Amino acid sequence: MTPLVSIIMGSTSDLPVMEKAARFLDSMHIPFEMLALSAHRTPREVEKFASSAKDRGVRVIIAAAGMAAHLGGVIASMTTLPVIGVPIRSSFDGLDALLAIVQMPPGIPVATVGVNAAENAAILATQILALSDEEIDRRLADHKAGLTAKIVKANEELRSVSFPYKTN
Ligand code: RP5
Repeated sequence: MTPLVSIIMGSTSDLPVMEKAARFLDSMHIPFEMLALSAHRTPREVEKFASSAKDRGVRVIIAAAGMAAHLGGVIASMTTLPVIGVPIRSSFDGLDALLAIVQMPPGIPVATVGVNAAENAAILATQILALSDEEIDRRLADHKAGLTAKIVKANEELRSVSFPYKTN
């Protein structure tokens, strides 16, 4: 299978968070690859990856990193593929990584999700792929319907919670 999504992480210590992205892509039947690459520790490998990803068939890149998180931005500087950044909570509650990823200079955007929000990154990647793939779009629609059903059920459960002044 040719991977359509690359999940890149700065370190395998990011894996427990990024597994959520992998699980979501699996559930959507989307082939993906997972690689550890670091803007600071393996800059040459990052360049090789970023400059060849599109030719290998990759369509969206998810880049996760913590601390001074330059991985997504550096990759985005070397490819026209959309890059989704996931700030990892490793210091300062992830605020350092969030700002490093989201505050890109004009011209090199990285679509940034919340701190540790690996599943949202995978959903966004899936939405990008769904623009040109009806089957993926149908699976996404099913997923969204499931989210709605969850809230409907939550409201049913809340109906049985009683307080003297609760009116519904
Ligand atoms: C970043 O530094 C990684 O993405 C990770 O979140 C953080 C710590 O990395 P390790 O020291 O655990 O390899 O590059």
